[in-house]
Amino acid sequence: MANGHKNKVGDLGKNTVASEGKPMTTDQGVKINDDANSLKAGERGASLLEDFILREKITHFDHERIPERIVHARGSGAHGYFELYEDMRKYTRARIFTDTENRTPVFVRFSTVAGSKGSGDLARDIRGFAVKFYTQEGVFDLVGNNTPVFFIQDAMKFPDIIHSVKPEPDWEIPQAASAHDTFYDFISLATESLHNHMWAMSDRGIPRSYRMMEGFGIHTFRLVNEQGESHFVKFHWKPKLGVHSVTWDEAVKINGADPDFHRRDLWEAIEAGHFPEWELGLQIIPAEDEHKYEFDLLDATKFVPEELVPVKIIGKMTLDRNPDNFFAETEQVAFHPGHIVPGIDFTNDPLLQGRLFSYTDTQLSRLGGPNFREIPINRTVNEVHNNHRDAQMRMTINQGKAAYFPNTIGGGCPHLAKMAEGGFTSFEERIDGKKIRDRSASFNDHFSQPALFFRSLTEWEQTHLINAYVFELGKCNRDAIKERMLWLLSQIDDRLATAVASKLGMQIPMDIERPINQNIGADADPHKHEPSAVKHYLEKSEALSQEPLPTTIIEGRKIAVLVADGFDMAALQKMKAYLEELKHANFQLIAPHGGTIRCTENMEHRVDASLMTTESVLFDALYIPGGIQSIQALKSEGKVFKFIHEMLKHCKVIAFDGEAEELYKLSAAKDFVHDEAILLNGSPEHFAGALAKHRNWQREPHTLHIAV
Ligand code: HDD
Repeated sequence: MANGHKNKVGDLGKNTVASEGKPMTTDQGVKINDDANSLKAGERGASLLEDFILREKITHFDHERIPERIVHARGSGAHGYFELYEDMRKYTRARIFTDTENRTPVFVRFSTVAGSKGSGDLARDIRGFAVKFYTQEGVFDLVGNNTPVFFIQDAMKFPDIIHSVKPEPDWEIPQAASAHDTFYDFISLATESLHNHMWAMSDRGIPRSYRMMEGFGIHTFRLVNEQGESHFVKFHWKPKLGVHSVTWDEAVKINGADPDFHRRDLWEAIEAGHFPEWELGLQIIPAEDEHKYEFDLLDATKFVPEELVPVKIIGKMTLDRNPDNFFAETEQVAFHPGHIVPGIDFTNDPLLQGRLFSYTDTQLSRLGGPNFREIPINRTVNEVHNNHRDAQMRMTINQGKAAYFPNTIGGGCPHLAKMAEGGFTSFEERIDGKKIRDRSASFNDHFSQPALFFRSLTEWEQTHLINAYVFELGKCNRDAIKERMLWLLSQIDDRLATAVASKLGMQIPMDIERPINQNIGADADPHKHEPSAVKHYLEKSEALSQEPLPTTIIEGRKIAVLVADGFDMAALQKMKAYLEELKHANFQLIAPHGGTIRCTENMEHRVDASLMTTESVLFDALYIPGGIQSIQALKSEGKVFKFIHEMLKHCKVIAFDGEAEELYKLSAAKDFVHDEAILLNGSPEHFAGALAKHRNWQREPHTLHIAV
């Protein structure tokens, strides 16, 4: 397989600098012999203006920050590559989808949407999933999210929804949360947003890991082949590790215990060689089927159920290298849905059309001008030749006199490329219509797909979603807004609305009036969007639930091992031999004190974290080996029971071995006799099987009485 992905590594190498063994210099290359004292007039004298070393150091520091992204400010990135399984030339001429011999380098950035750069990873939010492919034909960016739909149908409303969800402008509260009046005021008036909002309220809004999220291109794009024929396409990323989430109780606690939880998880997995993988799937829709469905393919608030158009898996992405420098790579990377290559094209989705403007525009203020394309992480691996010149921070030194086209002075170069030579040609779509400022009636149904989504969830997922609404609406202050939301939920699913209303202690109103005396536009009238005419074209769509598919992969899962001096080494070794060495899960020794602890074999073992410095929510499972002395010591630690009870409540795997049975009996674990994720002297294989299922959600309704 051609190692195309080494191209980008080599390209970045032109700019990477390692300072090991090198003398310190100024930016001008002058060696420095004192970096701690400014130049002064006398020992206690004032600093001198001539001190170019001081001035340079402080000036550079003063300007280190750039504006954070207006959305998706908090993120984490990684390098990797994409491999194609199957030649797709029937549909597209893009080489990335026709050349199975080539590995295409990628850079991926995952993010939350609403919070600032320094906010916590476990905010209840949509996650960004942006992939930059450095193809031989130019950069192709797939700038998606972890949900298959978006909040709004037209880019015109993007600033409104973002202003409504961001911290309220007077007191800049709340950070990275949607639990406030301005957001619910907006979405209850812009009912198109209810669908994506429901995904955000589901477990998808609090993923266990970036490695365990799906990604979606959301919009319908086009694939165009050599013959100029077009098919519609939706892009899907399917994680090999399955789709998993944490509970809300965990999310809140993780944000306190380790706000970098997702960032750390991705970084550590890659460092340990547990490279996350996603398969790329396409839903391909023939051009003649454009009007076949009950929804409009151009409406980004709708997905195409996999039952109607199956997802064809065509390749795999692997992330195998952490960035060298967060700022240079993850912060300066600039994605753009308008970065496409020949063989891929846009549709008239009005959300996509608006995005095509926004992304370059925002980089002009974020990265300081139009030359951001020359920043190493953004530059393409093929050659760039055009007549763009100058502007801030120009790196390229263009030779010659002719910076215009056509020309003879430059020999007519750079010259044009015909389509057959790889030149980009837009798909020749026939357009025939009036210029109007309106939305198509085919975008009007705002209620059928949220209802389908809710119906497709398992009971435990529905419970989580209901609780999410109770939490978020419970934090709103204005009753009129909450009532509007309750009425809208009742148009989606009665059971959902009734459950939320009862926990809020409110009634669902019979109907809601369009706010009168205010000219807020016909689109804000929910009645326009046919709530009572919910279409039922599918009872359930299986792919919408995250109920884990059977998998045996537990790579990178974190297992807390509670031990004190005198723990049973043989028992731990047996578990580790299977789970860590064979299955690549990760064990961490947690003890009442830091430093080292002794086992039954009288050996010293390094403690990974003391009970004081860690929390159960940072782990996927708990293992307590026996050892009389160890169990006696653990029995007197209140935090040990907090660990066990939280693990119980969060439906995780817990295994007690040998004398640890005493802790089982002293804890609420003893009440869960038939629970298959609670093991007494269980086998490592049983442990791994339960861990691969992620959680035993059947346990959850029986844990309500456990207070932690
Ligand atoms: Fe956007 C960033 C995803 C609609 C305007 N968007 C941004 C990022 C992701 C998305 C993942 C972060 C990229 C990175 O990691 O740097 N955005 C989406 C998706 C959308 C969407 C999936 C709908 C399907 N976005 C959207 C609209 C607009 C924008 C309608 C404006 C009209 N988005 C931006 C932006 C950002 C951005 C302001 C902020 C930082 C950046 O672009 O580089 O231009």
